[in-house]
Amino acid sequence: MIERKLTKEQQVVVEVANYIGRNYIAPHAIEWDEKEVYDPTPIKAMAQADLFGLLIPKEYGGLGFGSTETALAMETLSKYCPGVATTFAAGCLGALPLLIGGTKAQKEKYLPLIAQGKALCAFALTEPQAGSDAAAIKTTAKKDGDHYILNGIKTWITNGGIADIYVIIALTDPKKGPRGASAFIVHKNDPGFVPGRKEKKMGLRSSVTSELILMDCRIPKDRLIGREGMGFILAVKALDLARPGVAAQAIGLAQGAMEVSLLHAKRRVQFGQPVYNFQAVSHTFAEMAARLEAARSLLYDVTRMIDSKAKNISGASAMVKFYATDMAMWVSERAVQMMGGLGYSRDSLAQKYMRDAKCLQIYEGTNEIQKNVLARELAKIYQHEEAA
Ligand code: COS
Repeated sequence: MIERKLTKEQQVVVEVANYIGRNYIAPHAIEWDEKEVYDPTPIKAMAQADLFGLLIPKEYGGLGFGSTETALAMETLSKYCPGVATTFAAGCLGALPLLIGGTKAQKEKYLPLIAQGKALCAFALTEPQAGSDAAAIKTTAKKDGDHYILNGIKTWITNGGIADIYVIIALTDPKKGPRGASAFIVHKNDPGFVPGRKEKKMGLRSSVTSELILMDCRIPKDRLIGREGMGFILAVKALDLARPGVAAQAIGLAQGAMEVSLLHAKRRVQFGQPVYNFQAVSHTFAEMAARLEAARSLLYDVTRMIDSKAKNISGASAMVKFYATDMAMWVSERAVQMMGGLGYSRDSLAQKYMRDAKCLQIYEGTNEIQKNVLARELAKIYQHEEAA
């Protein structure tokens, strides 16, 4: 509705994601959700279409695009199924610590595989006692000659058990708290590494979320990303870059929810006319469209800021994450209401969007944490203004 100019390449990204969505996702979205199954078919299609290469620099076999193109792909895929898009998004998040802090040798080894979709990634920070309080992690990594030995449990890990490469945040110096955390690459077949219990989720049910168990998991020392002590910073920097992707998912989700319920409202006849003719209904759609486009404009301002290498993106990234995901929760709940009983039926996409939206307000940092991050940035800015 709001016209936004896309480059030729960006148009291709959207067309490809729409093609995959229409042909590989839409026909199965309800079934995968109902049966709670992960089907790799659309992920393979994304790999073939080079979508996993969007963020990877050309020198490592990727397309060398940025945050904007990645968000366009996530937004478009999410319209068809936010769960499938989550598998893709978590794969991108898992690649970020390597992109930000990996050594040349690590980048040469892993990034081409990631770009070709031959190695799906996962990012493992959360633990049973460390969710919002990410600095409270307990997983340890002890140096042992040319190896590190990892011990601990990670929870709520998207792509847990289906990913090939895991970025694990663990304490190399537990006394130092977050400054003693380091990031490691663990392969799915490493000894002492096993996926644990699969979470039974309310939404995003076509994506896998599981525990990861590390029991004396021995890995070569060159799997340390960057230096010891950099793990927490790498994790928060990766999250800063990834959170606009959650906003993109929210926007695609809200677009899908609005479309499905609006088409219904125009078809559904009550009291002798389409229910869309009643202002209580049509005004709801006007409100949905306005909130959706406002969030979309904010998102692509933030991704442009990231692509132009802005120094501090934490506040902007947190802002768009909570704004867009709260919008998606509101839009998808209204979409169910606009469809009445048909929206509430598990045969309808509307209720699925609503259940999926709830998770977006929680994962990659709850919206309450996002407000902490933004409020902290605001306090810094206004302290500076006062001083001036
Ligand atoms: N970029 C760079 N550095 C950052 C940073 C960022 N975005 N956020 C924090 N840091 C630095 C701080 O500057 C501080 O460094 P020093 O020790 O040198 O002072 C260090 O990291 C610790 O930061 P802080 O004291 O703010 O840590 P908190 O324990 O308060 O945690 C965060 C703050 C933002 C990490 C936490 O609130 C958070 O994001 N929680 C959610 C975690 C999450 O998203 N989990 C989902 C996992 S993936 S699904």
